[in-house]
Amino acid sequence: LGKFTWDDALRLETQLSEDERMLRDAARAYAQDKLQPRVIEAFENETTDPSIFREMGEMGLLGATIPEEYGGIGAGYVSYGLIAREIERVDSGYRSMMSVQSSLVMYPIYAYGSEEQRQKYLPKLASGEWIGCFGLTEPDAGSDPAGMKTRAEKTDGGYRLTGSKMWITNSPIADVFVVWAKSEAHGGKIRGFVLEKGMKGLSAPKVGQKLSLRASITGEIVMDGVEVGEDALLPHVEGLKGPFGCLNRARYGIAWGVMGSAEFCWHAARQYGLDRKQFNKPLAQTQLFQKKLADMQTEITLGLQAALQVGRLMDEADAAPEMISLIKRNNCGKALDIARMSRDMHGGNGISGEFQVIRHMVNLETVNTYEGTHDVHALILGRAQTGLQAFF
Ligand code: TGC
Ligand code: FAD
Repeated sequence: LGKFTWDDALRLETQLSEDERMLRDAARAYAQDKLQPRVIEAFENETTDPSIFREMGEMGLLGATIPEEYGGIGAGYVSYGLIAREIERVDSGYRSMMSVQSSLVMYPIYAYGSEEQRQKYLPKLASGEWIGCFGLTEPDAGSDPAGMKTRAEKTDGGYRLTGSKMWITNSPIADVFVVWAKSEAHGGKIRGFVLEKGMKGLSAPKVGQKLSLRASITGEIVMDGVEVGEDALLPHVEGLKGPFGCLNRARYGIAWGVMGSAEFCWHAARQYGLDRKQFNKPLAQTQLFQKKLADMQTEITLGLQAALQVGRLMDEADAAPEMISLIKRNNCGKALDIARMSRDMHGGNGISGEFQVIRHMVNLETVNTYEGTHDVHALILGRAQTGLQAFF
């Protein structure tokens, strides 16, 4: 009979290659040694430490799937997912910083950019010397990005961008801004532009009062007639498939990442139940407690297995966007349920920052919403199985 390992029930470990395990171990060591010791204070004080980008860059954790000639490490998508899981085991905000830089800034410059844009931006983004952000969402266009108002007007030798983006991860500390705008010179189609800090008319005020994802800074991008040259346009993509091509990768990484966050909450609940006695026995010796642990174990095991399958298909360039919607939606929803359950199982201690599960819980509220809300991904899956779109 086979051996059962409680925290790796279906043996994910044996399904990984040696290289994947090594990169995962390096990411785990970095996350536990360097990120974990500062996260409680960073979350409490709402501070984002830009040196984290430099540290991640040194470890090869930024743009890991980008080829070496542009500063990446040419890793596969399963490796990228494993990195996201280890970082989010510490905090969803830190994973956000990593995944925006990797999937939403480096990927579009790599996939849609000119050779000059690749050479100029990718190595500095990979090392963390430059920080990037991705502007799609606007105050009046969230789930429906086709409703964006940001416009690019043609000028002599370039474009003038006007509009504002809202809820943008990293924007107040960003050096490089990938923004999406309707371009009049391209028949009103959505095009991507790469802007740089310090351009006249460009500002990125911080969004305050955030009670979730407090270790990751969020801001607006205000473009008040920002003039750029022709070389700021991403030449190789047009339409919403540009931003969605990036979102496919980021959403996939989130499906792995939130499982890391859920694993933290599950392991914490298990240990708490073993350590704490009520009614003269450990909480973990009660049926209700064990049932909750079994539910957590089941959902995390299945969620990881599903993410691995999609990762393998991505590495073969054979994953469909609907598969990514399925795992982003399911894994975020399940991780949020698990974090709430773990919070409850910690009793009063569950609301304390020291025990950390409530931090994961409030972070996961954001992760369940960004990159397509839980319900928007349900509508994508509903459309795929009925052929009927129910968005409007
Ligand atoms: P629809 O008609 O479905 O599609 C328009 C065009 O886009 C193409 N497309 C895709 N291409 C590649 N991958 C995908 N996943 C794609 N989905 C759609 C599609 O083929 C079509 O192309 P074409 O050539 O025919 O024009 O568009 P719609 O307007 O009906 O869209 C509906 C909907 C709801 C599915 C979509 O708009 C949506 O997904 N909304 C959610 C918005 C979203 O995810 N925003 C994320 C903002 S970024 C962010 O949150 C970063 S947080 C990061 C962090 O901090 O970690
Ligand atoms: P809305 O679209 O207004 O949705 C509100 C509610 O209505 C949701 O429950 C939604 O599911 C529901 N709903 C919407 N449409 C329908 C429908 N047709 N049928 C049924 N229900 C519907 N964006 C970026 O571009 N870049 C970033 O870096 C970025 N980072 C973020 C960081 C944080 C901390 C947060 C909170 C958000 C970030 N976002 C970013 C924005 C994020 O992607 C949006 O918040 C998200 O897409 C939802 O849009 P919205 O907030 O406008 O909500």
